[in-house]
Amino acid sequence: AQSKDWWKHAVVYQVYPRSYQDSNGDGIGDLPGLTQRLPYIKKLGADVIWLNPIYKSPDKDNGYDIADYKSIQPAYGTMADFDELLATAHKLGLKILMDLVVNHTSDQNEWFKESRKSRDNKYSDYYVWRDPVDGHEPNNWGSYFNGPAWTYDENRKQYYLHLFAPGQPDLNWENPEVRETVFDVMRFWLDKGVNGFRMDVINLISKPEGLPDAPNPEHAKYANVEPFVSDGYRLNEFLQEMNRKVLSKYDDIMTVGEMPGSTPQDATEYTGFDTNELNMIFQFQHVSLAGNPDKRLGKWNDQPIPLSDLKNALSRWEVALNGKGWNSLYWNNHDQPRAVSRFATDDPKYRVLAAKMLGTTLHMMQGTPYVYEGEELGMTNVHYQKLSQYEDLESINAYHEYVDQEKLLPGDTMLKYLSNMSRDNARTPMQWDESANAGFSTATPWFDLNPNYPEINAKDALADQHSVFYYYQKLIALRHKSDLIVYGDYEEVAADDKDVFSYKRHYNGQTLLVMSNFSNHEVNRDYGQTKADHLVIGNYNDDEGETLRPYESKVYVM
Ligand code: TEU
Ligand code: CA
Repeated sequence: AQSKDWWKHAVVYQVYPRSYQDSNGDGIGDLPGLTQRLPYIKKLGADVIWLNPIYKSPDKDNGYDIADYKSIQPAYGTMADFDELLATAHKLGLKILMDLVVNHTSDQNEWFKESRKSRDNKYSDYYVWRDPVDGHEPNNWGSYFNGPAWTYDENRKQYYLHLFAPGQPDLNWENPEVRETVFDVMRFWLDKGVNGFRMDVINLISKPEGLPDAPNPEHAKYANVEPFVSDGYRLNEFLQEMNRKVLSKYDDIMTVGEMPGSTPQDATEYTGFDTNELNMIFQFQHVSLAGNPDKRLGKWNDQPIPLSDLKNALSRWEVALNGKGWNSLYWNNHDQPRAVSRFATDDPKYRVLAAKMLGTTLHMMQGTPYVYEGEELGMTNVHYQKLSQYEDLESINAYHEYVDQEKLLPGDTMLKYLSNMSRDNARTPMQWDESANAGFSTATPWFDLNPNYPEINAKDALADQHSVFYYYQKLIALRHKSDLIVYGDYEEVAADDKDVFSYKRHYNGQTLLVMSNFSNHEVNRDYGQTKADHLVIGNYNDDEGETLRPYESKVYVM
């Protein structure tokens, strides 16, 4: 067995399977393709792979609408392919986390098909059904994907709740049978040897009693439910029951809960060392910043992010959980735009420096780092120009509602917002080499590649000792051998500095000093580092002491 807190020393690599590697020439990434690429992930130094959902699904939300929890999406392969993937990963010393999506299912799930048939069958109360109120939805809740969070069903003459798309009906966690069914699904995968779960929007599963109207200060057509529904009154109870009945029965597993809207205080409960809930959570503060709050429409904006806001968001979580819980550390995932474009620059002059600077800034913090496929190459946003280029329902729905239906802003403005924020930026196929389709597939890919794959791909990175890949490999290797990086506390340095993000970590009498220049101009900063101190890692090939060149990042042990 591993040390009890092995997951504090680990680095997780996130794979979006449909965009990683196609092995059978249908243009869709699949499990045999991923299995072929495991040595690449191992070479990077990651310990764990988080797989986005690979279960049978109608793909209304790219797999986040599950029709059968104990199956594999045929396009990705068979259960035998999964068993091969898992066995190969374990042979290489890699662990696999599955994506547990149990706030909702697909409307094609057998449970929902039964539930909508009548009000008195085994599945009738597996979902959240309510009678119409004055002939319309039972309350004012809006969906994350625009429109109401309720859809009327002719069979039952009732509305059902869906915080996301109508094809994603919310499970009724108040029903103990629903909880037991979820626990059974978890045991199925854990018994196969899966090493844990990423839990999709797990802080939304406990809804407010009586499902009352949500506050709607923006006077939107439907209320934004996240502040009102997230971190509900029974969430700790449900997570403790899950831990008691399932998680605690398995050695060496790891859990991370996706918690949009959670606060650091909430997180000390969810990730506390003695609360027996989860190991860590994905919080959203640093990925919800958008400068001027009234120049945005929900998440949609094209504002630069003030460094002071970014530093405050990250430092707040580092300080709050130190000694009380555990952070995940991420810049990217399948829902977020590419970090180098969003938080720094993808200008070819600085892109590699900036990608390495972001890597340093995040990987030297306290918490478990997550590397999203392609981040280790410094992959960038696509800079979409036309609505027809988008595939993601979140982006397309938002455009039609805000521009066509509610006429809240002109189409060209919304296209700029989409280009900056769309999840599609993260879902273009992995860029393996400069050959046709970037080596991702021999067929036309399910989704267009980022046109810059001839300049940004794994083959070139592996041939260049100064690539982002080898820099990330060094960052990961540093963490694996340093208790200072893993366990050190966190103290921000010069929080009001507009250009430089600096912080210190302290452990057993040693101090780590991390300095990252987020600007494209040279600055000088003396925080007591001297040449005598040991430069642990830096993204320039030499060290000019107090001088920080454009996007320069460096780490000293003092
Ligand atoms: O995401 C939940 C979530 O909060 C995202 O919708 C995010 O807030 C939004 O995209 C803005 O960043 C999870 C999954 O990661 C996402 O892919 C799914 O679409 C969603 O849940 C529903 O399952
Ligand atoms: Ca395929």
